[in-house]
Amino acid sequence: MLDGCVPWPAELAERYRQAGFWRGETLDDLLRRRAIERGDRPVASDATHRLSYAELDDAASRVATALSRAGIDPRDRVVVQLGNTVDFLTVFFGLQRAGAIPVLALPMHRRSEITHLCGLSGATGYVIPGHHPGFDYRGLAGDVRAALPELKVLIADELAAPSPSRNAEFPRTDPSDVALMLVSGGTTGLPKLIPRTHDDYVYNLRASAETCRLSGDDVYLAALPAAHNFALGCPGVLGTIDAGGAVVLTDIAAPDEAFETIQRERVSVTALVPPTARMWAEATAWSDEDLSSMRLLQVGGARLLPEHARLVTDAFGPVLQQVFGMAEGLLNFTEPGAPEEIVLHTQGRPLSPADEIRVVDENDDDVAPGDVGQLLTRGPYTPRGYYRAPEHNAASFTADGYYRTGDLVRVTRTGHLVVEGRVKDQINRGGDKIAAAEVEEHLVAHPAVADAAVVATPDELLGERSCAFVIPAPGVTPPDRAELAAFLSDRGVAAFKIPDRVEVVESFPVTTVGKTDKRALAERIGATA
Ligand code: J2J
Repeated sequence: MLDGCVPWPAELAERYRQAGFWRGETLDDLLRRRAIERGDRPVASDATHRLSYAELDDAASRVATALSRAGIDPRDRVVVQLGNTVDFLTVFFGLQRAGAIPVLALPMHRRSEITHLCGLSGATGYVIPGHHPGFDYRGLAGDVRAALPELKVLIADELAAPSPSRNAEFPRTDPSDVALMLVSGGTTGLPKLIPRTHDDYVYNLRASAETCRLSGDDVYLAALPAAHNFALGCPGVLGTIDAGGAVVLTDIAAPDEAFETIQRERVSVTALVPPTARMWAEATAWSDEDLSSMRLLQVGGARLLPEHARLVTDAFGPVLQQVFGMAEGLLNFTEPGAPEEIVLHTQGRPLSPADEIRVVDENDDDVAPGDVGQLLTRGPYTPRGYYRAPEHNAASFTADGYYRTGDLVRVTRTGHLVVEGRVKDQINRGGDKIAAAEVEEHLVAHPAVADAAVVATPDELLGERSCAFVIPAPGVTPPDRAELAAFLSDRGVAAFKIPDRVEVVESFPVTTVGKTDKRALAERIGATA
């Protein structure tokens, strides 16, 4: 495995191979094979483009050739920041063909996050869209290059443009090596990178596709960012391509637009976060589009309340699937057709028979069956460490390789997990994860802020929003929310991380061990941390 990664122990890797979880297949093999089998069948479309399997395969070769000409070598990390367009797939598979490693930034990341991701990954390239309505990615790339002058900025549609020269040939990548890096939701300072191997990710997407019973007849709508694990590989766009189906990509999850797409493209599967699922359910009341092609509506990323799950099944019929997943690996699904008490009230069951889960107390001792505790997990698609993060790994993984999810769960008698809360210092803003510490570090950089603590506040629509408690520096006018929002924005922080609310206080309550008591802070504004 690439330097800076923590491999699975050799005996275990062997066991995963022998059991058939790891198949020795790369993501490039997957596309090549399907392109031979499916040829002219449609694979991907967005508002302006449509590609067949053969065309995607050809575009991947063109992109790989262009990348190599631009000086991108095998195993180079390349930060990709593309929305849900066909270009996302051509660039993703082009990087695979060239043996380079996509680092999947989210479209809403800004200078702070992108500079960090490029630096942390040691990226040689950064791919942005040629033109994008509503945001100037070229301007952002210019700002990032000011900090990292060696970085090659690559324009997606230029990489994929037809070229008269012959496509280069590339050596095959080792399937046990890193195929891509996902961005972690994070709990500390800045986002971490999760290296996912070909073996692990092909298993992840294929097992997900099997659980969801995907076939070549399925049409998957990517309405969440394809750069996010859920829409990428659970089963997402990659699982759909592996199953021989078609993918429709859009950046607009608003129901009127999405419903029109569902009707036009006969969409059968999609994945949503709870606030969007609820919005869609409510919108069916006034929509007259034909949504009868939908057979599976996956909802995950944040807790779906049973009453909202009910809204979804009332609106769409028995198509709801709850998904409790994480970019770090472990995925849980409610089975299609499972009884209502499971679909409405649980977040699903682990995907793989080789997923190991433990539910533990503060001392890492197992709680009694059915009790709530922190979820620990390891398995064939849960990596053993973040990239280049030994210190963080020591805190986030147990000595025997379990990932500490930071989620509080209980396991039902049927083996389904129910998410009851979390112990990690994170805000889940409608599925968008905010590491409190990251925002706090930005806030204390403001000259009028002596200290800051960011907590979650309950929100009817998003589930949670963020509230920053700030202690002003002595003798200054305390900054208000507008001031701090402008300050964070100037520092290049993604908009979803900017606190929704700011409370100025004189001091923070402390716990018995002298740490800021975030629970007590949250209680002050009627929230529970
Ligand atoms: C409660 N909390 C949930 C759920 C995730 C599929 C689905 C989601 C993600 C994802 C993903 C939840 N109920 N149903 O990668 O493939 C919270 C937990 C978890 C964290 C992971 C996928 N589903 N969560 O959300 O890496 O706190 O992945 O640990 O963004 O989201 O966040 P992320």
